[in-house]
Amino acid sequence: MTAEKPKVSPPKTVAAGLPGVAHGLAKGLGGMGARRTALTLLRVNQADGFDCPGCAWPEPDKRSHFEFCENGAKAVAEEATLRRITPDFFIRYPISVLAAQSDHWLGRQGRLTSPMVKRPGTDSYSPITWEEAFDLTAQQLRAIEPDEALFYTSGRTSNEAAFLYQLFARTYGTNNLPDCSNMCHESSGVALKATIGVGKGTVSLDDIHHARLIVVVGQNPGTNHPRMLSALEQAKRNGARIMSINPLPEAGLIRFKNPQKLSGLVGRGTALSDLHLPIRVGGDLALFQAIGAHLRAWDAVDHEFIRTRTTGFDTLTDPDPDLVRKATGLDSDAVEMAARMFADSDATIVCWAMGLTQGRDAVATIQEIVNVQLMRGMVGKPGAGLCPVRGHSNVQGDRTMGIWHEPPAWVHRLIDPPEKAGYDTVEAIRAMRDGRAKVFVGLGGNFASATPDTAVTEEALKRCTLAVHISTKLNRSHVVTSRDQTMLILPCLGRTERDRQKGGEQFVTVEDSMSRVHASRGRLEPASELLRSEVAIVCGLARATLGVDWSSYMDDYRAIRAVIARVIPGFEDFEARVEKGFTLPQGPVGTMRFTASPLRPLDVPAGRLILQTVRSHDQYNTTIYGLDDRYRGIKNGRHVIFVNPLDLTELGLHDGQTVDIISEWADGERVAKGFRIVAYPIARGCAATYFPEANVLVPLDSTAAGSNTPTSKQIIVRLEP
Ligand SMILES: Nc1nc2c(c(=O)[nH]1)N[C@H]1C(S)=C(S)[C@@H](COP(=O)(O)OP(=O)(O)OC[C@H]3O[C@@H](n4cnc5c(=O)[nH]c(N)nc54)[C@H](O)[C@@H]3O)O[C@H]1N2
Ligand SMILES: Nc1nc2c(c(=O)[nH]1)N[C@H]1C(S)=C(S)[C@@H](COP(=O)(O)OP(=O)(O)OC[C@H]3O[C@@H](n4cnc5c(=O)[nH]c(N)nc54)[C@H](O)[C@@H]3O)O[C@H]1N2
Ligand SMILES: [Mo]
Repeated sequence: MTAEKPKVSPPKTVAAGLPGVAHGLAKGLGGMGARRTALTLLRVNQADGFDCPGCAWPEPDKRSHFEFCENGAKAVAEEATLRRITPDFFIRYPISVLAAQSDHWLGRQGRLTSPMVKRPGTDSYSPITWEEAFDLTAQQLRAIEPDEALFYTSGRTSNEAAFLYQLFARTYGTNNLPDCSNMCHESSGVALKATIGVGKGTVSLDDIHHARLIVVVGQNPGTNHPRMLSALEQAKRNGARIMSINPLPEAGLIRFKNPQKLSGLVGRGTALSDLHLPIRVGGDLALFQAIGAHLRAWDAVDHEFIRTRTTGFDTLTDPDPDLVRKATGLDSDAVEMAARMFADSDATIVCWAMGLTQGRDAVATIQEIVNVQLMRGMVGKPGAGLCPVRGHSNVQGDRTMGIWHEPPAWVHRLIDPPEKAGYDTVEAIRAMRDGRAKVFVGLGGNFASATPDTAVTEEALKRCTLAVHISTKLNRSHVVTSRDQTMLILPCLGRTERDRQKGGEQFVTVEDSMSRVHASRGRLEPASELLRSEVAIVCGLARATLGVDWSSYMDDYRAIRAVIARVIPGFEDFEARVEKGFTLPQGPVGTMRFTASPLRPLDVPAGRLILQTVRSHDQYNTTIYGLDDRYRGIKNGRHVIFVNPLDLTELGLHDGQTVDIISEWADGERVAKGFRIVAYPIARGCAATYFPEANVLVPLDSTAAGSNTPTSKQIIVRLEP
């Protein structure tokens, strides 16, 4: 890993344009070949094609032929690669050898093609038949108490597979359904449910296009939701103003060149942000409290809306200005200017992502945003609302389908679910660590790398008697193992591939970030004849474990959608409506609530920084496409840490130096070694480095109040040369 030699140049201010398109295509060509690249990319996000596995940003009604972006192209290329991992690969590489490779290397080996097993006492995977793999899993599941099993889901899983998977887990007898959402937008769900009655966003793409003010807080769309920039550009053309709140000056937020337009390929692009607030990490609660205080002082609040639609307005109090300055690092003029923009707009949307959800006060912070929006009457009207921008392309749909550690009310229409709430992700790690969970099943994802406290999590996973990974690509979770453990890799079809069952060619459905449900249809030949669909694998596990016959579901997914239509509210007439797509009922529901929260800025001891972990431009969560982070000026290295030059001087450190990062927590210290310091225009007192390399620094017990989401964006660290 220390073979990396990071090259550093100044960060970019413009996102996408010609370099973006070129990079995306080059990625495709690298692993897919020219014809396959062109044919595949033309199918992304088209009505008769497949849903881009990149992110959950919605598609516009009038689609361009290129309804994808640079990073969507990379996500597709990663799955549609022509490289294959065949059983002889595992003869060449024992697990202990694979475990020494980087995540980047593991991902580059290509698609998994055959079910594989690692038996107790061995150090390598060997082929196994599907039937044997199902029986082996069933045997182990039947040998334990249901609450000793964990059924993890990552948010790429289709509605159909997710629905059957939760039904399988609950019929078997447990609500242990941790998911990637626990580490992602859980805080948003909790905050919104408590205030507007629904744990999802309230806006549509059309609202974005017609807003007067769009606030992008704690989000880096230029890298993680590039198609959102086209929507922001359109809003801007319609007269909207844009405010960005972020400790980093992220490229796409400043200027944007639309790669879907000629002018965007060659011109200077559109300046997007009208106001950028370089906030300190964790300062958003204070900022929105201060904005709310200004709005009340100016009487710029919607009295009628507050009186008829909400409760709790009188419980709000003004924050102490000194605490606001300490928490935000912003001067009072900047805060007042931001409040002025809220006061001047009659249609405001606030968008946010991981910069808000992964901190100690994440839930309270999002509720503070709700407070400001409610004060101005900005929920439930056109061009206005709350917009948590989801990550994984179907993470919202999986929740709608019941992937959750508590049983949704509608499950009772099908079965008597176990009453006891199950484990979320952090609880699942504790349960494995303490010997309370013994079988781990992962429907997608990369549990070992995506979760906090890597050393603790890896030890926890190794204590299971059986780990089953339903995956498209090789990753860290497949090689974290102990000698006595049984491991299974069950290779599945990806989004891009044709899914042929007895009842003919199937499509699946997904729900985007704005609650639109639509079909996704793969067009490529499967990477191997042995692959099964996620639906077929879940049906196989259910038959072997429970003795149920779900072949009608497996043969024709319409049968699954018929059950969904019958039991899940909002899915009436599912089959008839899905061809064109439809929007599920959105919030708000009932009387909305203001929330008063205490302002307690993070306590950062002298000589320490608040470290946040972010995504580079060349990764998809734990999948590392390459070692560059073009917009931030980094080439060929991921072991870098961004620090403000003034902080470096104060700490007696300098750009280019190699340091160890030490995280300090009540239970002791955690170390990540060998990071190159990059002097960077990040807010004072803060630092940033990449996920998942830095997950080793996130203490398992450091979670957000109310949502139990690991605080991956707020780790107190010191740097040692
Ligand atoms: N290409 C690509 N696309 C992706 C992904 C990917 O890895 N690659 N991942 C997908 C997933 S699952 C998700 S959840 C999304 C994630 O999308 P993002 O949330 O954009 O992802 P992060 O890289 O975690 O960026 C967090 C942003 O919040 C800022 N931030 C950090 N702390 C604070 C804070 O305290 N306050 C404020 N105001 N800002 C802060 C950071 O500087 C950074 O710009 O993207 C999805 N799309
Ligand atoms: N420090 C830190 N940690 C974080 C975050 C952070 O910002 N900082 N972000 C958190 C967030 S927002 C999230 S969402 C989680 C992500 O957590 P996960 O969703 O668990 O992780 P991914 O890296 O998205 O999973 C990638 C793997 O999914 C498999 N895969 C890909 N496509 C498919 C498919 O179609 N079907 C199946 N069955 N498998 C597939 C491949 O084998 C691939 O290796 O990480 C969280 N962890
Ligand atoms: Mo996410």
